[in-house]
Amino acid sequence: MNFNAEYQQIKELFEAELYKKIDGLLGVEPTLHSAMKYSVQAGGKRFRPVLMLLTAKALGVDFSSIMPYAIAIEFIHTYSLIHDDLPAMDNDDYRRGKLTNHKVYGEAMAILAGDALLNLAYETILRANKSICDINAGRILALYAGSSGMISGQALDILNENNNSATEEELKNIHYNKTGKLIMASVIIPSCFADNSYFDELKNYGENLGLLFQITDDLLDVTANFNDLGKTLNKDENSNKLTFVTLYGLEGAKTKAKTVFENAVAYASLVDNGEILIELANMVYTRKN
Ligand code: GRG
Repeated sequence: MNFNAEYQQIKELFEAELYKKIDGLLGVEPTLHSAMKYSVQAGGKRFRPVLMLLTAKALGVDFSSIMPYAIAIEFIHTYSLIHDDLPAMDNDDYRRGKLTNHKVYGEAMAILAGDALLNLAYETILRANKSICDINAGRILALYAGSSGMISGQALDILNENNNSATEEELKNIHYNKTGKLIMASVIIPSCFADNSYFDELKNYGENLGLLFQITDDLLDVTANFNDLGKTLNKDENSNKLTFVTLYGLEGAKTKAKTVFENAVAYASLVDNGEILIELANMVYTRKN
């Protein structure tokens, strides 16, 4: 099976479990439930859960141990997008090709839908709790998504708006946390369940893949079209955002993307059966949305 077909197959397997979980919730106020489902079912690449499941496959870890974490990370990612789109943050009208959550349900309900998805993420993994592996994996998820991870990245990003003298180190630190930490968690969590964990190799791979994901995101903001991207274009420039393109220019950002792509490939090559992780890095390097 070629890589694209395998990605699609795992995505479909994952989405069936994701929808089962979100549809099957009991006792949720109907408007809140509808707002939660609206964003979870709006599509998206499902990049983090597929990355997690493909890493599990490379490490010989059973999908049944990993699926609750794959669902949880997509809930966390979706909550972060709902909150990021709010007027107090990025103030976006479109996401995944559809109106943003607050445009449909109002700001208050969008905040609550995000809060509910965040809590649901931890409920999902705690119901499936069992072993010391689960405790380590849950702790990684909380640390990498939380105040010393993605949320600090978002705080730094907001504090650096209109900062025209930011350095490469500052920019990297923002995205190491904001975009990188969930991507790193996606490869580290399966390693918690593996006999040969490849922890350092996977952490370094995830760090470079996260940077690559962000640099390509910045490039797409200026080069893609709305139909491919599903969100407002030139948003970064219009809101005076610090990005890899504003710091290095278009060609400079492309060169940075090549370097971190090659780093990711080098680390994936150290993992037995890591070829699939190389293909995934290549998909991010060449992505159109
Ligand atoms: C609000 C706590 C809080 C955090 C928000 C992730 C994030 C932090 C904000 C999103 C802003 C953004 C556009 C970041 C660039 C990289 C990124 C995470 C893009 C969106 O992820 P994709 O491309 O989206 O995986 P889909 O829709 O495919 O799931």
